[in-house]
Amino acid sequence: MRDDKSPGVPDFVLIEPVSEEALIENMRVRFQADAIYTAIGPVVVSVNPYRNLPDMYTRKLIDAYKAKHSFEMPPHIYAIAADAYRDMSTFNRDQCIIISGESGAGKTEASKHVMHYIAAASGDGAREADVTRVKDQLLQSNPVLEAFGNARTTRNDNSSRFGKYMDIQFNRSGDPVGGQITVYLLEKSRVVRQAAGDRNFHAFYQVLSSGALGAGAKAADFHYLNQSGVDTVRTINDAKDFTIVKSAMRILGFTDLEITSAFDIVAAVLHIGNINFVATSEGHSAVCTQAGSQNALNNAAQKLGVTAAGLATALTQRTVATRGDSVQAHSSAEQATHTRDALAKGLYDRLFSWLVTRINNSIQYIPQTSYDTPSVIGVLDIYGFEVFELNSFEQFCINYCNEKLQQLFIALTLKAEQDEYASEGITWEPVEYFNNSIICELIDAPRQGIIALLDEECLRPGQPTDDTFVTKISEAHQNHAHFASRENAAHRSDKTLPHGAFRLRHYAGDVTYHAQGFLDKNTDLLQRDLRVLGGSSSVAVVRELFPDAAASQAQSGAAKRPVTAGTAFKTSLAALVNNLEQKQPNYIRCLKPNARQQASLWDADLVIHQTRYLGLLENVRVRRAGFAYRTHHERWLARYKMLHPRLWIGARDTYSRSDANLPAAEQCRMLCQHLGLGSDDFRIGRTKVFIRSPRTLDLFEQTRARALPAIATTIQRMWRGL
Ligand code: AD9
Ligand code: MG
Repeated sequence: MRDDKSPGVPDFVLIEPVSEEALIENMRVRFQADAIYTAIGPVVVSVNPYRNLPDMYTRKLIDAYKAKHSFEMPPHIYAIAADAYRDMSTFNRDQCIIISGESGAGKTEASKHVMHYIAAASGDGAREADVTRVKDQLLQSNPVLEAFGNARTTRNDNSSRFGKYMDIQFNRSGDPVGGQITVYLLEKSRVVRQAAGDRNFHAFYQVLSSGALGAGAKAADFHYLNQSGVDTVRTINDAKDFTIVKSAMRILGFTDLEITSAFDIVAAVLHIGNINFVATSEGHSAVCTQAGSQNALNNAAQKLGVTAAGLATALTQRTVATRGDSVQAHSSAEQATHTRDALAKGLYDRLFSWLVTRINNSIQYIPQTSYDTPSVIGVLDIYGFEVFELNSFEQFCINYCNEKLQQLFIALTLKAEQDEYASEGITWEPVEYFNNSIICELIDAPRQGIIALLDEECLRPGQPTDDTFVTKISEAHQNHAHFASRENAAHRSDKTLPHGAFRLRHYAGDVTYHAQGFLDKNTDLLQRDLRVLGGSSSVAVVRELFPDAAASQAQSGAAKRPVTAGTAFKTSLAALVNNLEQKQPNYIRCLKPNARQQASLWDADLVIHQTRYLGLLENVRVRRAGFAYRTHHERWLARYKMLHPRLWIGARDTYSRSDANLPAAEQCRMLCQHLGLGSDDFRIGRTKVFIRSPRTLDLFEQTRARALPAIATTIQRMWRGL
């Protein structure tokens, strides 16, 4: 039995009878007693407590989970991490830990607990300073990436605005030797615009708190910080975090110059936002002559290591290539403002990628020989499903990402499990579940998917606009059950749907997307003049952000079209899913108890909603009807045959050649019955043995361990011919 005194039942599989109410009631009772984790077999369900539970994450607990099997211990993230680590070290099988749940549900916190467990529980026998350094660096990557990639939203004070997958690499002895981080689509539009109640990325406020923007500079002074009405957050201490981030960067091997340059770029972005433009008499534009704009221009140029004149020109003019020649075209004041914002977003996004590359250079393990390939545990922590008042291209991508992960969960748990029972000929009451592949296809199908149609519209000659894009997808998906827009006949009279928008029925709920900006964000080009300017900087880090400085715009012409943001995201997600599929999956499913980020507040409707779309009840049903352990007949016999006196040749008095010649399936059945298993505890499939509970497996193992000494003696005697 589990050593668990918490109320309710620790594993939903044990609930009697299984119903949605019982499941939710169990979760509530446990949540209110701070038992925030509950299992569904190997899956851990976590409910965000919204307050610190220090007793939950102690070294003592880590040691306890390390020493025992997860089914002997209360459900915990440590149990998942311990299982993954054990499976990796014992069977040399690469693992992944997939953390899902909506925005604010606790994914990022969970991923950090996983990393802490691994750092504390592994490599303690290793004396090398290297292992300690690697662990330290792996952990220190978190504050850096969070500073630059997280922001306060109305859903979460520390919301991840990028997706992150991190491989932790281990050598043969199970010591961590390195790591590799892959990030997915940073929500860079936030750099220049934030919805009411949101903030920009934390890094901006950290720089502000450091005084690097001038003594007495306030968020209110900067266009990129003063649009949302929020600059300080109760749960965040920007000045303190700034110190933590800088020290983390040092541990990660950043030089002082690199650290200064990185934060100078952050400061430059804020200055850039304060450059305003005026229209000149010819309809061109110039940087506004007011002190505010001029100072901003000079400050930005200085921080970026370029000349103020060069920056002003790159913002107000663009080089247009003509046949064999090039001319300067002048931008209107509106176009110049657009270019300014594109530069700010481009700079920040490139800085973020540079940081990730730089961190990877420090932590990545480079195998010396082909025998030296490390085993890995991958941890996936992405931005959760989210619905705001106004949802744009970024929410579209984030929610699509969540659809893909739900699809993977279905494929790996609900579907794979049932498919196997069918192919093994095991009698089985199928469990119905909603398969969201139809929504994934609506978004990513090769020609008719929304992303493909968006690309097509971006490249179409003529005058494509966000509205013509909506018309196009509305025509293509007229009758799709998960698509609606005022532009398609079925919903023409639906007043809840604005024009220029479309609504998707996601697995986790309906979301209306405003198409404004979709084309622009998808095309996502930084003008060549800006890239050339960056490439000419006197600051090394700035130059490193623009490896494409020399690449001509012509390359982005018809001959070689640059990949759009939508397609790049789709491709990177496909690669991620493919990577996860190769690994042994472990799941943490996070839920939030209320939408107010408050402790002890239980919003039953919100929990029911999440329980439904996460498919928890179906998960319990499949699991209950299912079997925790399975293996091929032959492997089963090879390990346990000696426990049956008629099947094992060493048992001379009772051994029966005719029994030992029975089909493998029959011998497996004899073995299970011999150890007293009831008819419901196991099934013999066409090629595999299925064992319902891990405890049964334990029984076999213990019986085997007890029998081994006697068996060894017998074998020795047999060898000696006695
Ligand atoms: V998003 O999709 O990145 O917007 P997450 O990552 O799911 O979201 P996060 O882990 O950031 O949510 O959790 C949100 C907040 O909930 C944290 O900042 C903590 O204040 C709080 N939280 C989450 N998990 C725990 C926990 N295990 N113990 C205490 C927690 N507080
Ligand atoms: Mg997060």
